[in-house]
Amino acid sequence: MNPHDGMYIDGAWRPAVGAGTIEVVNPADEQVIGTVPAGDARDVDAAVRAARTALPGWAATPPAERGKHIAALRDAMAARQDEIAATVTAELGSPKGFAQRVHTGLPIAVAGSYAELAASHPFEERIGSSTVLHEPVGVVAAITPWNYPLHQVVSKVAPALAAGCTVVLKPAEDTPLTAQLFAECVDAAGIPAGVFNLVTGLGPVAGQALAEHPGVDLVSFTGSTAVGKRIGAVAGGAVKRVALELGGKSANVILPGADLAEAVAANVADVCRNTGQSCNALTRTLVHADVYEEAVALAAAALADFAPGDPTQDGVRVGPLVNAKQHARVRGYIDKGIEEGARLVAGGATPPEGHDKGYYVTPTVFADVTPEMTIAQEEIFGPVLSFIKYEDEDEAARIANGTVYGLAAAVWAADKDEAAAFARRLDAGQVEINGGGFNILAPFGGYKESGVGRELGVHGLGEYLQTKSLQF
Ligand code: TXE
Repeated sequence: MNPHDGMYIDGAWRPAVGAGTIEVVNPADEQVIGTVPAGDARDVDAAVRAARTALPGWAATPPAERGKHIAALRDAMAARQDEIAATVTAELGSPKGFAQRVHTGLPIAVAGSYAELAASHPFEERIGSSTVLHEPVGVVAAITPWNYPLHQVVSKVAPALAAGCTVVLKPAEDTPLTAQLFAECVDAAGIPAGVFNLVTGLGPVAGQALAEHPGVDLVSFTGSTAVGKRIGAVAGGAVKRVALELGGKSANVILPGADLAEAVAANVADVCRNTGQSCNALTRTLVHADVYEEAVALAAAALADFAPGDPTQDGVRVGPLVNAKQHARVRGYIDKGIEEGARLVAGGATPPEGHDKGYYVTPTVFADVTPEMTIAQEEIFGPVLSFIKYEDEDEAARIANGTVYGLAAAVWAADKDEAAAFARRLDAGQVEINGGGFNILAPFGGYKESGVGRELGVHGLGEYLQTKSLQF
């Protein structure tokens, strides 16, 4: 399962200068499934140089032509979708249906959207007597996490290429094999040498060298808030552009009059999605005191459909967590919830039966959670749902907004207008109204410590552009 033991730099796979390797582990059985090179600052430097050299040619390529290359990249990914999905299952532990539908289906669609946007976007506009040009920012450092191994990559690389930027990607240590397959697709799509480069390696070594490299014009990072703050400080100090997509503690607010059964069922499915490893997971459920116990009971019952299992088997909806560190972290938060006085309604920190090997955790529901508890404030990144009671809408809004994060939220009400009116009171970058789905053209990103900038659609494209006005 190891396509390459080198880096994809300047249109070819070449041996790493850095001597170390990273083992890739299947979280379902803890077996090593491959190794990739751990690049260091010298590998990063070679990749940035290749991206700089390729920049003038790619920036001057007509946008419609760039769009054709991105369409070819989409087609290359689509042709190998099954293989990529199997790789995501092997290195992340994603259930195979989800790997097909979301982990690969979504980024293929996102690449398609940027193929079209590149061709249709007005890169030049008139404002009064001026012509305003929207030009590529330059060389982009893309540093991505493991939770959506292909989607996080495509959400940065596709808009960057559409804008006319060149890219160096440093993917997460846990999921580099998917990134290697992506690089193969770039190659198969005939995208010119140096426009996209891949350096695998450790965050504090290769990631940091990339974020600090003077040849990089923009750092686009998705990951933890702690590392994001550090990258923001480095980029700010060097007056580089930065885009940060960080953690979340998103609230699901169920207003009186909403369809309780539908709202709770959707919430349980959401928090189990990707085994709870989604930055926009709705991990805090806010319910009116009058229907609180009913909602908690509905959630506990709904969990029966989300027993963890082998992600390669049909019908399994929850796989293992990605690695031992996340496993210890999620179980630690469950213990913390109990210690701080929350009521454990379902699940718990003991591994599910029949899973002595693998980083499995049982989806868990807590009731009697108060807004200041650790499990109501910090991102757990596992399938753990906390029910919080409110007495009136002002209190619900205060609790929903009462964390350092502001990535996403959901509101359920008797009708969409009422839910949308409440959504305007929330500090969150995107709010689902009565179960509204994911729109790949709508901006995605956070308020407050959830980040800076937006991904997807035309707003995502804008992150990779800078403006020049010609005054006549
Ligand atoms: O993230 P890291 P981790 C959150 C989630 C999770 C926690 C820790 O709460 O439990 O973060 O996950 C690279 N300079 N999210 O440890 O370390 C690293 O190699 C430059 C939320 O996996 O932030 C990887 O490529 N780069 C989230 C990427 O940063 C560095 C997704 C993310 O790793 C670096 C993932 C450094 N000094 C975790 N240190 C989301 N927003 O979706 C690490 N990296």
